[in-house]
Amino acid sequence: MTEAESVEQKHKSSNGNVPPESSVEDVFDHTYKEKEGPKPHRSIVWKNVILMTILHIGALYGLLLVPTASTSTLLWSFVCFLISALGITAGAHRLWSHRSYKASLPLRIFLGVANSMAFQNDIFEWARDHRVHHKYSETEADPHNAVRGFFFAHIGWLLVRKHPDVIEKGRKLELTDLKADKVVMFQRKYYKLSVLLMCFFVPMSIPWYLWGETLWVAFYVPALLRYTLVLNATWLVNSAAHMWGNRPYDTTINPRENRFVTFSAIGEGYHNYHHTFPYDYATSEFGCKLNLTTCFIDFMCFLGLAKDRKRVSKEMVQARIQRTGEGSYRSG
Ligand code: ST9
Ligand code: ZN
Ligand code: ZN
Repeated sequence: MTEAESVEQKHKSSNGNVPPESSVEDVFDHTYKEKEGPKPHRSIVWKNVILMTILHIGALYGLLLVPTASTSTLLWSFVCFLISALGITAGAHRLWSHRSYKASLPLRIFLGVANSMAFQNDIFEWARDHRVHHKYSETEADPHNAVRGFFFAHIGWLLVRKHPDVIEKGRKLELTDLKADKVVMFQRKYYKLSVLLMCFFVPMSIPWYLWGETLWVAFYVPALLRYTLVLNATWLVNSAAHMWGNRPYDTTINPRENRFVTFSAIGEGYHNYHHTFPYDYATSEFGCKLNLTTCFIDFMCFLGLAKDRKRVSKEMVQARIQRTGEGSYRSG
């Protein structure tokens, strides 16, 4: 056993210094084997192709309207961007998919509402797909398998029927924690209504009602353009951060550290670290650096609305860098 492996082993076995291990099924499964034989026929969902095309054309038009929007409307669009982004990063991702910290009921309600503003499937579906993504990364059971190319990992996976292995493996996942969460189940039950309200009606009507913005601009900028930007910032984690960047923690996996994605996805681009230690609430070794989501969770803890943040010790990170990081390849 190398020195690095023995540090990790010590952490695993010592009662006094147990690493914060994952309580959900988000750790890579090395035993999965793709089925041999012909691949299933790719079946395009034309309704999604048409809706996504219209959405992106609408967003481009919204971009043209930006110079005509008032400063208050632009500020409001930014606020809506942040709220919906947090509904994904602090909510669907770090809380519900990975259970990397605990949140009180008021915070979970806020994150549930913010999540509907992001309109990226309900929390249950998002977290289920994301756990399958971690457990079967870069295989056919990964919903946005980046081996199938940038386009598929970015948006293409939402335009075709899922590979049967995604559904088969997803059905075997343990999801009782999500089913037991009343906020998750309530949001799932009223998802369509909550999206209409939070993703479109609220972002559009506040600027019109409070400072007299035209409904036209209010629809295209804080609603449509902001929604499309949050979608693409999220999708970049699946595409760009699975393709471009370095791998300081584990060179045996595809996800990478990508600065641009970290910036646009408010802290979610440290993706080599995140796939190596999925249970770390900060998704990064560097705490709040370029990581608004971590600041937000810390602030919620300060207010007493969150607790039990899971973190990986510095020694364990170092041991992993030595054992599987890029450096070990250079020095070896
Ligand atoms: C969107 C999601 O954009 C984005 C998620 C991105 C994740 C990124 C993660 C990165 C890390 C975090 C970083 C965050 C950064 C944020 C930065 C912010 C600034 N297991 O789905 P169906 C079942 S959504 C088990 O129809 P098809 C299912 O329950 C955008 N079961 O599959 C159902 O069962 P039943 C807006 C599963 O027919 C049956 O299978 N939304 C699983 O293949 C059929 O399900 C859209 O565009 C599973 N994993 O259709 C809609 N999956 O029949 C997109 C499915 O019993 N969705 N099942 O009820 C769809 O239209 C369809 O799902 C489809 C596939 C066409 C894609
Ligand atoms: Zn990933
Ligand atoms: Zn994750």
